[in-house]
Amino acid sequence: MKSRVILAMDKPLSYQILKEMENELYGIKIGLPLVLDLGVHKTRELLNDLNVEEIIVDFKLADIGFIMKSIVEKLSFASSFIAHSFIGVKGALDELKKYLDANSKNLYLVAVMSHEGWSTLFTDYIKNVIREISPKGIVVGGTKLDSITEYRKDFGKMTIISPGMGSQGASYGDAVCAGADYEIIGRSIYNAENPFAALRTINKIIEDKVMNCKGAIFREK
Ligand code: O7E
Repeated sequence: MKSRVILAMDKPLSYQILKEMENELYGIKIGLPLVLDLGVHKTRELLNDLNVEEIIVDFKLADIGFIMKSIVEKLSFASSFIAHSFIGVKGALDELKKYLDANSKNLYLVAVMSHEGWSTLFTDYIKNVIREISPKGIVVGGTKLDSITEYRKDFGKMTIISPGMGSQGASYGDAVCAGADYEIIGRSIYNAENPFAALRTINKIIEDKVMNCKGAIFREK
């Protein structure tokens, strides 16, 4: 496995830097701030020939099926899309999932967010939606290690991606040790003086920690 890091690109990085980083990344997640800065055309140009496993669009889609499909259609250069699960199945996520499947694209659903105010009141409902839709993966905040372990137990081999590492206080490697597959990291990389060096250091910290995850649910892929 070349890396367990997904770069959260919420700010433009140069093509040269991205090219330098491509072999040290699992994927790149592009956020609204980036696309609002560059526009769709330039974003596509910047990412088009990068050798990473997934380009994930993170607009946290939360609308009726028709609108979500129209958004996805305009971003066909990406391999994967993130939607909120709270919007429910019929007329929304069922239509989006069908469309993504038909176009060989992946869906990730938000399960647990990383910020303090995220409520667990709807956990059962969210888990039911995830079961019904059966996405490629789910997002569980890396700041909530018990939730990662809980969702790993409940959802077996479903991919878990975890934001909140570094800038939001979670320690690199802890999410993977708790059961996540990949850690989503933004500011600690793109705001670093040398983003490539920062990424390499983070990769090393994660790999070292994973080697010593005693009793963790972590599974080798
Ligand atoms: O804190 P940073 O700079 O490392 O960036 C974190 C990224 O993860 C940023 O793009 C933000 O939108 C995203 N994120 C969270 O921080 N918390 C969440 O609960 C969920 C996400 C997220 O990526 O959701 C979809 C995967």
